[in-house]
Amino acid sequence: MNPAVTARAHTNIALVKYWGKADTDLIIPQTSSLSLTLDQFYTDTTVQFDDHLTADEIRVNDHLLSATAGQKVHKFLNLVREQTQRTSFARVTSVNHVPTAAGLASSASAFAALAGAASRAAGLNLDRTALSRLARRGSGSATRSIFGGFVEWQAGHDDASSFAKPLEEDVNWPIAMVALVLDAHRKKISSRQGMQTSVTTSPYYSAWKDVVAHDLVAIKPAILARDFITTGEILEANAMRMHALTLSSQPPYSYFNGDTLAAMQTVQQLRDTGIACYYTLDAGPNVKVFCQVADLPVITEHFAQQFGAQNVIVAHPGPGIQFN
Ligand code: 2P0
Repeated sequence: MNPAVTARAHTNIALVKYWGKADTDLIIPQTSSLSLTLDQFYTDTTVQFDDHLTADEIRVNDHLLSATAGQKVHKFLNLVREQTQRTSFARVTSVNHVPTAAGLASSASAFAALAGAASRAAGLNLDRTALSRLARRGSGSATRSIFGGFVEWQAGHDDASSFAKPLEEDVNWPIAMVALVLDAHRKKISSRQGMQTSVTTSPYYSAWKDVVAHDLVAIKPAILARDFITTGEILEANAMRMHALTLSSQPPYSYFNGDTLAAMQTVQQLRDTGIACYYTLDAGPNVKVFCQVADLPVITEHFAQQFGAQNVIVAHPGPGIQFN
């Protein structure tokens, strides 16, 4: 009997964003990126290969996926089967621990956990660099979720050279990321589709590559020096410049809604009153606010009044992949 293996991986929020692929099949990005792994949002995935199965059996949050819905996972398992000359199908059980109203990215934690559980269940004992490369084949942001704390995904130029490595795994810095759940619905334009449209149609795409190169050079020493303001200024500007690619694509699109703009305004107002905090957001309307732990009571109170306490979730730096 093949063993069942369980892995837990946490999601991450990019401070310097990944937005565009150089190779859409291998998921090689156009640029490097840098993220913070978060403790509050994670996926637990168990994988077992079973010779008696006639197809992969994939359950997410207790729901059996159809062949179509499970296609990405099935394709990912094929990669693992290729690496091990294994032919049997697998039973996959995945639970996303993303607080109540979802709306927060789970592909990063999902494919990182799947990479860990599937590779070990197939008998591979990959180191974390190899796991990061494997997770990348499922979803770009999953490349970074193998590691905890501040993580850089080095773009590389092929399958062997494109993987993440930690800048600082155990983050001994009292910072937090406040996630505001402003809309829990699935986004209309997937990241995969959106970033490809930006690469091929935004006239600002080459400028974006320069922005990322500059921001990565600037943010790493700021993080290591615990320079909160410089770190915050870079991550906020980087997020807005990424979103400028959506507005400047053809056809143009945006992930913002009215509440997104209202939350950004609140962050600005808080700063005007002397509370340092900065916003970032991904391919959806939900704003995340980077702040210092000492300011959490004031900041969370403000947002709880504006959007409801149940829509304000405080996250801290989280760990890398774990096995049971
Ligand atoms: C990031 N995002 O760096 C960026 C910023 C969203 C905005 O990575 O096509 O789900 O699977 O590689 O990783 C979301 O895109 O896209 C993402 P694929 P992914 O976190």
